[in-house]
Amino acid sequence: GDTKLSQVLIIPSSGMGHLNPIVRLAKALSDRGVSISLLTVRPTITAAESSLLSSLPSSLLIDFPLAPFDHSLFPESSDPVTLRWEAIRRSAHLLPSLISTLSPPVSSLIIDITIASTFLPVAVAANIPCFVSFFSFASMLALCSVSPFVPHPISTDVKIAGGVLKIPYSSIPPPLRDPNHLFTTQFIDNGRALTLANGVIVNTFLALEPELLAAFNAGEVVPGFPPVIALGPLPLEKKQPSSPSPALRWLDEQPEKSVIYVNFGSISVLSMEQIRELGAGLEMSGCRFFWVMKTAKVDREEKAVDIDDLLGEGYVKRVEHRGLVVRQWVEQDVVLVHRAVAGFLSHSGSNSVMEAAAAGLKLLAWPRRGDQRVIAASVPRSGLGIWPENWAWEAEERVVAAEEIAVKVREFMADEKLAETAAKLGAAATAAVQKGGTSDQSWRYLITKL
Ligand code: BUP
Repeated sequence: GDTKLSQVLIIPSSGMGHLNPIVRLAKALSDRGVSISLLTVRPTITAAESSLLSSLPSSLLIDFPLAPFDHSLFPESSDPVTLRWEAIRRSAHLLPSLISTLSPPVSSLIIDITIASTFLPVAVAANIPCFVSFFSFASMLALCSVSPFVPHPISTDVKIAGGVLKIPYSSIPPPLRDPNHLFTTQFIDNGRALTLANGVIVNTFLALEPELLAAFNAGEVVPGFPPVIALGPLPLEKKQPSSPSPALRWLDEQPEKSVIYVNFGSISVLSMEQIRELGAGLEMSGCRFFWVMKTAKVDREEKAVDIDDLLGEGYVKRVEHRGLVVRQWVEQDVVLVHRAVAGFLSHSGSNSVMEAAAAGLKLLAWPRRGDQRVIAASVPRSGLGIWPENWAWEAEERVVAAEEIAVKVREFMADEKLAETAAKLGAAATAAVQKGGTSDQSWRYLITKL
C-alpha cells in the first residue's frame, strides 16, 4: 500500500519468543519506510515483555483492551502464556471497531500465529489483507498447517509432502499428543485458518529448508496454501549497548573464542536436580562458560537464590575465573556475536537457533519442550551444530548426568570443523539477507503486498 497514507497494524501475542521477533520485524519494516503500529495488551505476562515494549516509542503502541476472559474455563491449563493467547484469540471481534478509529487507515495486518484462528476470519470479513507471522522454521509451519488433517491424538511419525519432511513421533510437541490440551486446540484451529492468510512469514531462509519451502509454494504441503515468505534471519542488534551489563563486561575480559554460552530460553525451567548436574557438568568440562540460569517459568516470580546453595558450597569461588552464572535477562543477540563466545548450549527455541545461524555460531542443542525437537533436527542437518538425541526433555523424569554433559561440552567446544560449518551457514544466512539474496527478495515481496 501507499506507506504514507496508510499504516500496517501489527498484532503481537504473548511470550518473548513471539514478541521479540515481531518487534524486530516491525523495526525492519519501519526502517524500510513502512508506517507501522503495534497493538499491545498490557499488563504483559512477563517483565521481559514489559521492558521490551517500554523501549519502543510509545507513539507506535496502541492499547488493545481485551474482552473479559474467564480463566476457570480452562482448569487444566496452568500456563499463563497459553491462557493469554486464548484471551487475545477471544477478543478478535473487538478489532473492527478499534481499526475504524485509527488514522492513517490500516492497509493491512500482520498477526501472530497464536491468534490466527479468530483474527484471520475477522480480517477477511473486513476486507483487510492479513499476513501471519510464524517465527519458527518451515518444518514447524508444516506441522501446524497439516495438523487439521492428521488423526488425533497423534500417535505416529508425521510425514509431510509425500516424505519431503518426516517428523518422528518422539519429536512431536508433547501437548499435541493430547487432543484436549488447550495448546492443541489452538494449534489445530490456527493451522486450519492459515489458508485464509495473504501470506505466512517464517524466520528461515531458502538455503536452510529448500525442499520444504519449494513444496509449500507448490501446494504440496497443503493445497491452496498462501505464499510462504522466508525472510530470515531477522536482523540482530549488533551494536554493543551503551551501558553494557556486568555480564557483558565479564565476557569482555575472556579470551577470544573461549566461552560456551548456556541459555534455555525464556520459558523452559530445568528441574533443580538437572540444574545441579548441569552446574557440575560445566565445571567438570573445564571450559569457560556463561550461564543464564532460570528457576521460575515467569520471570516476575524469580526468587533470589544463593548459587552456592543450589550448586554446592564453594561453587562460585571455584569457577570464579572461568564461569559466570547470571539470573537476569541478557542481550542474547549481542552475546552471540561477542568475540569471546565460541559456542551456544541452547534449548533450540526457533529464535535462538536462527540467531545462532545468523551469527555463524556453533550450537549444542538440548531441546526441552514444545517445538524444540522439530527445530533441533535442523541443527545437525544444516551443519550448525550437534544434537545428542538421547538427552531428556522436560516431560521426562530422566536427568542427564554431569559426566555426560561434561564430555559432550568438551567435545563440542573442541570441534573446529563444527565451527567452520557453522560459520559457513552464517555466511549463507548473511548472503540471504543481503541485497538481491533470497530473503531480501522476500522482504521486497512482502512490502509490495502490505
Ligand atoms: Br532467556 C533470553 N535474552 O536472556 P526462543 C532470551 N532472549 O535476548 P523461547 C534474550 O528471547 P520456547 C535472554 O534472543 C530470543 O530472541 C532470545 O526465543 C531472547 O525461545 C528469544 O529462542 C527467545 O524462540 O522458548 O520462546 O523463549 O522455545 O520454549 O517457546
